[in-house]
Amino acid sequence: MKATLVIKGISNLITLKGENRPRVKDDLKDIGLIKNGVIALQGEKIIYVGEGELPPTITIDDSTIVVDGNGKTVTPGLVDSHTHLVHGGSREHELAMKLNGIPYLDILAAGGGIHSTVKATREASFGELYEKAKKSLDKMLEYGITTVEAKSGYGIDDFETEIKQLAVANKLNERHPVDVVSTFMGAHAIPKKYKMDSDKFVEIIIDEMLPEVAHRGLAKFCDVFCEDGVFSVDQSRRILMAARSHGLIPRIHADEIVSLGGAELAAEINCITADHLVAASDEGIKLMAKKGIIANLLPGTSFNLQTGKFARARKMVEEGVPIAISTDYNPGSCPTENIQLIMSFASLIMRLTPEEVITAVTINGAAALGLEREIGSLQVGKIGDIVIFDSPNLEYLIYHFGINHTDKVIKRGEVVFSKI
Ligand code: IZC
Ligand code: ZN
Repeated sequence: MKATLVIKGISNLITLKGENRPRVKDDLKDIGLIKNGVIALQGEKIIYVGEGELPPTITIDDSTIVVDGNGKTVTPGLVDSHTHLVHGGSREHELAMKLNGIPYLDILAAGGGIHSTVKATREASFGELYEKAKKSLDKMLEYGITTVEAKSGYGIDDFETEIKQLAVANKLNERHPVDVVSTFMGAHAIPKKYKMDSDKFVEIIIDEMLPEVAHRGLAKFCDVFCEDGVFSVDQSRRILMAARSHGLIPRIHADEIVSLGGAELAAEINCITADHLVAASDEGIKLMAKKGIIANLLPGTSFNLQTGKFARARKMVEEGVPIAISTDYNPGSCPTENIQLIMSFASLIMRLTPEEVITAVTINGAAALGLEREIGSLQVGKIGDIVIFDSPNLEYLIYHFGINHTDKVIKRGEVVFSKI
């Protein structure tokens, strides 16, 4: 079999070898490390992963791209399974409020926060949104992200804007090397118009928006911001059950700020993930473990909100909850595309080991998007999404924080980023 791309002499090849399912407990640490590793691709697929030299069955010729992995750490392409990629404007004006101790939910209740991004997103053209999101996607790729989730949610009751955001995400998915998986999140804030009757807006989402999003095939997932002053547990349940009946997979912003019972709801209705979980209860964590609901942890947001509160990642791991880690890239509570920084936060602040962290952004991130059979580990038959880090080992990548360690990114067997 002829290889089209080979990376050889890899100092640390992290394969994440194992079953195509989210890893839990001690399996989170089992990263399938190969010293002096070699990996071969044919087209977009992985055809060999091993140690030392290629076997004689794998051949190379003048057209094969051969990359030297000496001194490098190689991992599966990183999966960012929670972002608000497509939006207009920015919210640096909230920084002063934040520094004055005004809480995120107070800014939102006063008509700022998400509402200010809704205004900017409504005013932006398709082309403007596309160019802005593309710029972010380019940056994400540089940090090693090869698959990203993108939510709508800045149109809310303006359905056309919701559709516009999803259409931008879908077009980026077609054109950009990074795969973009779309999530409909009309239930992101209560529109000012429905402040006194939020159930009316819930009805509109269920009766008008969800069927149309599903019919047009614009999204794979449906998400709800289940939070005090936003959508209640009961409203979230209604929206997510309706979403499932239309073939959209439910996921939820749960217990980010207030312990409302979002984790419990995620377990009750089998969401694929529950995200944030900073204030998740002991019972909620237990129920998630029992049902195998993935906890999508977003430490960059905790850092940015400056509340000093982070999700109880160690407890979740001990209880057997599968964990993923994502940037939550958004203009309000986590304006960064730098997933490597988020990985350092996950380790240094949430006390996850480097092994647990890399698992959370590869195979478990893939599972958080229902893509664990295609991506997330370096195994024969899987898609060749690979990052080469200019880092002598995994610990160094986490420890030397805040910078970009990426040397090369390979997407579907092609080198799509190379540090100059
Ligand atoms: O724009 O503030 N938490 N939604 C829920 C966000 C953060 C995004 C935003
Ligand atoms: Zn979010």
